[in-house]
Amino acid sequence: TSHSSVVLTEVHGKVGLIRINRPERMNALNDAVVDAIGAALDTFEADDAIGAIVITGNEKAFAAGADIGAMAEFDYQHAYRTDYITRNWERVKTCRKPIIAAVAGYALGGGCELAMMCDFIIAADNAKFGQPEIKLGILPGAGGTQRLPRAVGKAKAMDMCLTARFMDAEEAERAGLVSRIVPVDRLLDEALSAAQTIASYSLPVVMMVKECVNRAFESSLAEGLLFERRVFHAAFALEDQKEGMKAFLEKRPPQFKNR
Ligand code: CO8
Repeated sequence: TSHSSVVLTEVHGKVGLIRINRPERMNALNDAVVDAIGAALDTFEADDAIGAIVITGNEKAFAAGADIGAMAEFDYQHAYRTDYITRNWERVKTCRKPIIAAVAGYALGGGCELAMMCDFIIAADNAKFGQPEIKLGILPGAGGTQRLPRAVGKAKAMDMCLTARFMDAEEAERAGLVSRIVPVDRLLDEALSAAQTIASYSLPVVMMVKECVNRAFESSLAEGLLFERRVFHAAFALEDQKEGMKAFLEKRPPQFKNR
């Protein structure tokens, strides 16, 4: 367990947990938070004992967006030159191990964008998603206008980005933004248990699955299917493929070695 101030990390079995920890600011994101998330991901990715990662906030907020106080006086040259917040932002996307966002309360602006950058979102029943930047005289700057339409379609994405209205957990699940809804007091258990399940499988196969699903968003169907076929064939080079199929035939649980 580490206790850097703005982000806490814990290890639960084979799962690395990252908690955003600025409760007095509704977990608003700034460079320190995003850098600390990046550092935690570096640690978990380098650790062979970790098979999956969960990012969460607290019961009131996953993250209520970028820190408005910090941004208020920015001018263009400062935002551009410092590559504000986004300098470490892509670290979540480049992580090859799966990341689950466990969202309770507000996931707004950069908070919604952070959740959408994760591989999937498990929502508490009190979750609220939104891209309210337009109310501040800015617009989503870390994927909101791009990942939201891919997740929920154009109509709802336009509606949310243009009116700034929030989407509750029910609507988010209906629209495909989140994979499951659980009562808020069960959120962390559910996310950790999903992550533990993933971490019980062969890590190289888990990474291959993540890479293939992500490819669906970056390629034509024909290219994506070809990519999947190549990776599928490659899986037969793994010792874990032999073990997985042998274990099934011998009616016993597999002993994956991540090889
Ligand atoms: N930044 C800074 N402080 C915040 C933020 C924020 N985003 N959100 C909440 N806080 C602070 C409040 O100012 C308040 O501080 P204080 O106690 O000193 O008054 C404290 O947290 C508690 O908040 P509230 O009293 O407002 O709590 P409520 O329950 O009344 O309301 C809300 C909760 C609805 C979440 C409300 O706080 C709110 O609307 N927050 C702002 C949401 C927002 O506009 N988010 C978008 C920010 S812009 C953005 O994210 C751009 C992203 C660009 C890319 C960068 C990637 C990270």
